[in-house]
Amino acid sequence: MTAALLPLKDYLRSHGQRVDDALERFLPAPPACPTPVSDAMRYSLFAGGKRFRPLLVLAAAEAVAAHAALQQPPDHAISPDDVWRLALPAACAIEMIHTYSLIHDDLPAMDDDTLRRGRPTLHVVHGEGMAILAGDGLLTEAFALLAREPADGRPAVLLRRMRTIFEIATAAGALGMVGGQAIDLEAAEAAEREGRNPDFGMDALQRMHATKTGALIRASAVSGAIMAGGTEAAVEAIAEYAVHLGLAFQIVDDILDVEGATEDLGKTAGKDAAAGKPTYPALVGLEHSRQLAQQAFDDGLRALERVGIAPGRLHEIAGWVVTRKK
Ligand code: GRG
Repeated sequence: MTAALLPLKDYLRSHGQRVDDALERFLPAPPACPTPVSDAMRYSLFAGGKRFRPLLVLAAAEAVAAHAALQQPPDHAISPDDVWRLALPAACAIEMIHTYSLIHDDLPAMDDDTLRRGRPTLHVVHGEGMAILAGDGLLTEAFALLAREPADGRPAVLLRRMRTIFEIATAAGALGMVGGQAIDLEAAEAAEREGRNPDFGMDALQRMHATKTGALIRASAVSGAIMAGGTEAAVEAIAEYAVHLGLAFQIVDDILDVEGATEDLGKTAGKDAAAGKPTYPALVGLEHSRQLAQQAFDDGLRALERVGIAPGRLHEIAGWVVTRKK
């Protein structure tokens, strides 16, 4: 695939476009899908997200395929087209799940936000009921997609699909994102009742983020690695890389909440601080937060080095995560 030679910005644009095209194809549409829920799902899904998680799925799949190619005779190597065919459904499913989580997070019963991805939030435009249904629709459609695509009946591919479904379901559910969101919700309610929760130290903060945002980021990279047929050692190394990447992503998100501008972020800046939420800058200050993000970046790359996965795009993506402005 010539994409390996592209500058990162072009790689992100071309891969992002292919993800968008595939989402168009995979998303249920009228007349089979009722127009109101179809419109609501599309409003949020095509609102201009960064597509970070699907790009991570694809980059991890490419890195693992390149790693495997070094260890196998050339006629056994997986082709770039195969990497796409195998990993694209997981990339799209994860973006659907991520979008559902943002829709539900913005609801009045949770974060009660009115701006997301640079637009009024879904419930503001389509109403709360339809926003709940659009989130539910995206979440369940994601698993329907994972169960049917890639339509490849080979036992090895079926097994990879089952593993991928397990990884993504675990990351999205009560042991992952839902659990993390529950911790966050409790902390916000406690903060409102009695000021900032004094027991919310670094360990609790890390646990909340590892589940709330880290788990789906980890599952993104792991899904790509599994679907591309990575060895156990490669999948484990990719998982370790992604845990560090997820941490860096969250720390930077917290920093941007303090330093970023609402117009750049496409969501309300300064909300966490205003709500007295536990964040990295609140706990350790901005400078130390930046150091922790850099440390996570370095640790992530070391995990890849240990098993000889060429960092390539995964290195660039980690760099993008720690330097991003939105
Ligand atoms: C409702 C079960 C449930 C979970 C919600 C992800 C989440 C849990 C809440 C979002 C709150 C938040 C802003 C967390 C910080 C990290 C994060 C997920 C940022 C948004 O992800 P980006 O920056 O967004 O990848 P885009 O719009 O670019 O896709």
